[in-house]
Amino acid sequence: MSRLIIVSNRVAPISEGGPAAGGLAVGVYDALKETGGMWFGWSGDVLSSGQPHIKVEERGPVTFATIALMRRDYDQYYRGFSNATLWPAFHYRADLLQYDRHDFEGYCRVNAWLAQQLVPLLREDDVIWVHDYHLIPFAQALRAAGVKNRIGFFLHIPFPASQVLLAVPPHRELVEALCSFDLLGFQTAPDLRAFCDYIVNEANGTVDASASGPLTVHAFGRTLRASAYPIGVYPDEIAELAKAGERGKPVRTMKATLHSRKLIMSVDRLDYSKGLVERFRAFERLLEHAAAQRNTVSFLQIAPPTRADMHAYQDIRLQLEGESGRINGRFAELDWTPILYIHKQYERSVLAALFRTAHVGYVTPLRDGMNLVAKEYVSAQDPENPGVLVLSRFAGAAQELDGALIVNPVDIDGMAEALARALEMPLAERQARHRDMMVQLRENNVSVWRDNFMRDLQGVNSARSGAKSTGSGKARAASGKKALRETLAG
Ligand code: ADQ
Repeated sequence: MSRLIIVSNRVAPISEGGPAAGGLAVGVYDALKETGGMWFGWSGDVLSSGQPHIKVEERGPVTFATIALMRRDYDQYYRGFSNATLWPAFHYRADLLQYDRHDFEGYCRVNAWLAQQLVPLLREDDVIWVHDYHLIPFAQALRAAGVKNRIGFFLHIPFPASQVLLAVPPHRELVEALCSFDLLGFQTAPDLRAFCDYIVNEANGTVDASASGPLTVHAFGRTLRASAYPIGVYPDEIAELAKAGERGKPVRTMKATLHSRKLIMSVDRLDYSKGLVERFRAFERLLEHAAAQRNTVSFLQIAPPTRADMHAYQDIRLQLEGESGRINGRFAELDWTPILYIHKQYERSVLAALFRTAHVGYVTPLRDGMNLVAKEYVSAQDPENPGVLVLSRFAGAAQELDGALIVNPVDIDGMAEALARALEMPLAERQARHRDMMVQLRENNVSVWRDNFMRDLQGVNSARSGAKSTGSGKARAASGKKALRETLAG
């Protein structure tokens, strides 16, 4: 069996079950343990002087190879182009997008440098799976170094509509770089369609849906495959964790604080894409319009700060602290604080147990590739007495979880109505919705996600076969438009 090489910006510090072990880390680490292989990426350390060196650690069949970044590389590659340009643009926040040509150069330079660090560690039949927007040029850099292995890429965040992507000045270079991979994976069909739309209408490429399996894309002189692979969770393991934690201290403390009030709960990284301000305001609207709800419901928002050295993240934090203070000041009583806003990371088991306690899972990002919290919340429920998921239509998870109450996260009144409906929903309806969603979550758990991607990556013709596109550009564009129309219709 080929070795699997995982490349991601950060290599998860694997303490299985610990706070960092989300769906991606667990799913990927499982795959590595099965096939044997290596996880390569940034260690999270930033050096002001000296020279970074690869640190290699073996844990059973898995090798962890990590390396620090120099301060300038961190600023340009990570804070700059990845998180001040790509992250806002790919989350449809062109208003927050900042672009600096030097940062883009730094982004490409760091990708090339990381690729050079990896090359000596590679074997001929390794299969390489690269993750996320920090590493779009990674395959191009490996190809330039002569690597001919199969290389796949999975994008964890949305792929934006062409008109939004065009706002990123080097959009063409980015999509051309993506076309150096052999297989591209997106979270949802709309993301895949957005990518195909760019290929056909902006890059004069073609998309062929005639073969079974992933679409075949011809662009920039290369042929590659692309498909949607929605990431999942392990629903039954989460359910067990949640059940086991039911009588634990965190849940007992929470219940004592609630005094038999109902609980609405959200968990997010503190990020402007997560729609937190709108969410707080919709909870306020619920209290405003449904006076009977006051003092009968509390809202717990857990949101540990991330990327705290960036202005946009400092701004959202200040804004939310202002909103929660204002809303609590307006409605709180001596024995009731409407919003509990907590900045801490929690163990997965604690989160799962708290999810089970919550009557409503309130997951309303403005844009989200998937949103695993939505899937974790559903998984953690007691099937006999489940809570209700209120979910943004702009989370990738909304493509699958149609047992949720689907909301538009900018429609404050609509979200307040959905909250009221969720709090009042009869038991039989809650059970039926939960049952349907659990079927979906089990069918598409994180092993299915990983196995489908790996099967398709093993199946592609790698760069070894020197796959090139054929036919005239014009003819290809015409047939590509037709195939794309069919894909869109499907
Ligand atoms: P994120 O933007 O980080 O991930 P999400 O999918 O919700 O968003 O994953 C967050 C993970 O971190 C979840 O497993 C959650 O339980 C955990 N987590 C969040 N807050 C926590 C806290 N306070 N304590 C402990 N754990 C916490 C990106 C994309 C998503 C995509 C994932 C996976 O932005 O759209 O779903 O990758 O592909």
